[in-house]
Amino acid sequence: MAQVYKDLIETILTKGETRSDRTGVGTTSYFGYQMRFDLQKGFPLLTTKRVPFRLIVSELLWFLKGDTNIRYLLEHNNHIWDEWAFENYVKSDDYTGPNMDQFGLRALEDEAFNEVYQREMKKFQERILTDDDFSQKYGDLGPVYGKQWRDFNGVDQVKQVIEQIKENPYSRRHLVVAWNPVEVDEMALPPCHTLFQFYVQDGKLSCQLYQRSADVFLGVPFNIASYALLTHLIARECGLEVGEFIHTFGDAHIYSNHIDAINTLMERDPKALPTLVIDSDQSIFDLESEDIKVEGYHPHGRITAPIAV
Ligand code: UFP
Repeated sequence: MAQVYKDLIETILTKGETRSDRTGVGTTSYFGYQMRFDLQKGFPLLTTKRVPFRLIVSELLWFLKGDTNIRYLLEHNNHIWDEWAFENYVKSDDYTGPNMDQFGLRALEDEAFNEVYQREMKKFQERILTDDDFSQKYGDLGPVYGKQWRDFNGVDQVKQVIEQIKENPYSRRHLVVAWNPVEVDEMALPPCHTLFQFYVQDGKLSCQLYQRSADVFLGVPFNIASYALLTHLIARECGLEVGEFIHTFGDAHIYSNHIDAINTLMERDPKALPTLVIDSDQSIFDLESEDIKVEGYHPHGRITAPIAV
């Protein structure tokens, strides 16, 4: 698995083009690529750096509940969506604190600003957790994944796809789409994982994802684990074994400020993959974070890198 990921990085670094991007950071990017993971051979959680699996679990359960408010994530000590909600708040008339324009980039470049930003962010997080009205207004990210998965113009796509897989496993129409053109402008971040399809063969469920835009160092290890977990959860719901996870990319990119981190990772040797344990009889929509664990995960250490907002 770690080798498949290294091959992706190698391809981008050798065949990719330098491009400017929305965030102002700059990337090396390669368009159109595919990776395959046999889920029978272990759970594809990257071993060449530590990936915080608990964040992947709580985010996926949050999507599956149809929730789009970061309060649930904060209650699970998960901060991966904070910046997107914070951005809506600081752009609003209700925000009266210090100027937060371009806070992501400035926090990286200016230590004094970073301290102010961290303080404002902490206040924001506390209010989301404690103030219902504030949380309703500024904790909500708009109609992002959870909304589209469970209520795409009234269609519960996840429920529907589970029923279809059970009733007509060989159908070629097992799709879930997150990219809703009518609502995309209202979303804090237009979906990166835009569409996925399931496929049943020999009692095994495979899943293919089309990811339009991929931050290969920070985003992709999360995205692989998240969809591998989703495949396990849907398979379990349908009484199937797991097959493959196939990850197809549009713009796969490495940010210019991730190159040192990437070099550190590329020097490391892969370790054995962990296994997934789901310790509950609950249905996919009622699982709790504590029910889902990986065993035998002994990765190399964490490598931090700045996120481009
Ligand atoms: N990104 C990912 N995976 C995700 C996610 C975001 O790689 O699950 F939510 C990255 C891709 C890109 C940025 O670097 O976030 C989104 O920016 P844009 O909308 O301009 O593609």
